[in-house]
Amino acid sequence: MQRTLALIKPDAQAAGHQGAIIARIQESGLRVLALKTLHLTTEQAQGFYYVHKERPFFGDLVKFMTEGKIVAMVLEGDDAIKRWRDLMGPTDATKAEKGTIRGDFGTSIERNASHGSDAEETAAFETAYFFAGLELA
Ligand code: FUP
Repeated sequence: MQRTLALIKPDAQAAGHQGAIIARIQESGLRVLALKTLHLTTEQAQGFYYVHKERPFFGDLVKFMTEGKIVAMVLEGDDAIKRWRDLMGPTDATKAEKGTIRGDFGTSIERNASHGSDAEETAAFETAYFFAGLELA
């Protein structure tokens, strides 16, 4: 059993795609262990993406992630990290196949509708960034 962090980003949230995205998660057999809607501050978004702080796209990414509400979820299941990333498709939504979340609901490499942890270590950091232990009991 593995846990991963899933985000519905401001573009998909504003466009009303949250229901469709959560349905895909549940139809895939992954369990939504916890879910909340929130609006990140600049500092909170910078902290979440700190590994990218030296990258040229960092400022634009933080601006995008704070432009509106997001949905944060902890997903649970066998091989949950890879299964959620497969459902999302590749980072660049313009290269993501139709049928993937980024392919269907994203529009660019930045505005790509969703986020998923990429490894067990990042999943542990990212789930704890958004959810307290008590919310996952
Ligand atoms: P991913 O793991 O698929 O979310 O992708 P990365 O960790 O490589 O990138 C994190 C986020 O930075 C992406 F979701 C979108 C953004 N990004 C850009 O805006 N431009 C880039 O060139 C690369 C990533």
